[in-house]
Amino acid sequence: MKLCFATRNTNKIKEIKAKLGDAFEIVSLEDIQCQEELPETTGTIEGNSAQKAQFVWEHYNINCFADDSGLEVTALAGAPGVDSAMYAGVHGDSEANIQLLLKNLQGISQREAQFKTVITLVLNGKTHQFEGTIAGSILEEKKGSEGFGYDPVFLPKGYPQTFAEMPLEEKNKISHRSLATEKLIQYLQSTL
Ligand code: ITT
Repeated sequence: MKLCFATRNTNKIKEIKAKLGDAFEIVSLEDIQCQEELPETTGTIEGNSAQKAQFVWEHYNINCFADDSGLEVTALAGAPGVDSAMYAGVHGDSEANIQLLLKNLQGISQREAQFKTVITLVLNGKTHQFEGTIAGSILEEKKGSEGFGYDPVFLPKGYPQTFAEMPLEEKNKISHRSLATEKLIQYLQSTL
């Protein structure tokens, strides 16, 4: 079965190809000659994930899935959430995003947070969603240099190291993204 993963992130494509095996041919946005920016205007992680997958299905008529992720901090009413990538204003400026997060949490002792990934699959026009979350807390300063985004300040619950102190293989065993991806893979394999 041919399936488009609605992303331009080549690492994400490689990872899913390795996990899915030969029964599925995974193609990227580039492969289907989709040059336009996918819409992400719903204001929620679930909504944006669905919006991207549905856009590709409607405009390119190919079965596809899309993901969207973010960090939700309880004391900040779920922020940065859907705005995680550009919390401080510039898309992907992790250092600025972390500094703003720490500033907004200054003096606040309730530090609970979760990472969330929602994958939306549109298969023959039907929409399915798969969610992965990991609970943890936000430290008062950065620790570790692995990973990306908010990893240096995210301490997963029950673990002694931040996501940025863990080797990538260890993070990948418990991460929100891996959990959602596992659910997607299980579902896809059940359709064979
Ligand atoms: P694409 O290239 O696929 O668009 P992205 O980084 O823009 O990746 P994601 O939806 O995967 O989009 O994640 C949104 C933001 O949430 C990301 O930029 C980070 O700031 C944060 N985030 C998500 N997963 C994370 C993780 O595992 N560790 C740290 N930060 C994460």
